[in-house]
Amino acid sequence: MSGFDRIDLAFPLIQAPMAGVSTPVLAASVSDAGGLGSIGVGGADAAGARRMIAEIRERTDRPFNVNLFVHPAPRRDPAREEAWCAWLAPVFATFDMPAPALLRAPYRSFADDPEMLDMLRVVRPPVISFHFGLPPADIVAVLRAAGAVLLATATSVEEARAAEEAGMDAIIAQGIEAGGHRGMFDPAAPDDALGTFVLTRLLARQCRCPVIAAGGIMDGAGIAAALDLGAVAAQMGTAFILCPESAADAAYRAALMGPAAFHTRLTSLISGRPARALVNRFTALGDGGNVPVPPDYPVAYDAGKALNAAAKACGEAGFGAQWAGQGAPMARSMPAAQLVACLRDELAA
Ligand code: FMN
Repeated sequence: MSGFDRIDLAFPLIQAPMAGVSTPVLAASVSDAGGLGSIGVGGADAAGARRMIAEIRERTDRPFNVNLFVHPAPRRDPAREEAWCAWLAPVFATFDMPAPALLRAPYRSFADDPEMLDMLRVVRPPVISFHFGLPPADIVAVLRAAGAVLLATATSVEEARAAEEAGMDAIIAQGIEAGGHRGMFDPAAPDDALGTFVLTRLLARQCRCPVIAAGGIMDGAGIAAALDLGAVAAQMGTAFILCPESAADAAYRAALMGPAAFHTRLTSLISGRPARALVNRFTALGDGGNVPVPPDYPVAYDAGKALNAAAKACGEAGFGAQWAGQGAPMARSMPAAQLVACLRDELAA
């Protein structure tokens, strides 16, 4: 039995962790319906993550997944940060706000968060997944000893091999179609931008451990295709954003249900790392050229969140981080349990 089989999924579906969008209620509903629900705690501290895990456990006895960001600590570069804020200043000015004078990193990498590790060791979530990189061997050993099934995102064969060597139980093959942040370990390295189809097949052929396909999978036909390519499950994010259990706000939902859904872009402007979002006023800032290099992730996100807050206070919703994958026009608005049931029926058809 592979480590992944220990999850004992009734249905080969993982609801993707989506920091700021997935919720304990969403995760519990998906797990209860036979998939694997996930929460993204990349933006939370240990106490916040602990509360979210407790809330899932109040709602379901089924396994669930807790997702962590393992990015390198940002290199602080005052000149670059100042130039970035100066570039954004005219946009802030349209909302009668000054650009931030100083930026901070809004959250820590899991690799630098001993409190989070301590909490996980005690609370023992059944599944833990990593995005943006892999924790060091001593941390992996602690989580293994706590009984967790471990998953990691890879966007290339090299990253998948590193994940396998680090002892992951399964690898999430994230294609370029995917919504949200690309999980690439080094955002400055050349990106082959492999699609889900090729990456899933490559990893299924070249890796020893099970592969989970992610990116652009929106219905039962997509799940069937992923399984045909050799995946053991599909991880779906954008498909769950319109569920009432998600934390997406009204403007995000409206954008995803409207014509914007047909146009997504990879952009580093919002957070400092490439991420796929619905085209909106924020992504359009990149269209004019002459864009300075944003500060390292997640420092740039501090400015991005401040700009969104300033715009929202003036009734402008077009600066939100409206992450979505290329399959966005196929997102459905229905309760998560109903969506899982639909996907099950479609896969069986
Ligand atoms: N992946 C993570 O590992 N952690 C996250 O916190 C995370 N946040 C996301 C937020 C949103 C709104 C979306 C759409 C995706 C996010 N992702 C995150 C990426 C997903 O894990 C997954 O790769 C992606 O949703 C698959 O593509 P799809 O959106 O086309 O289904």
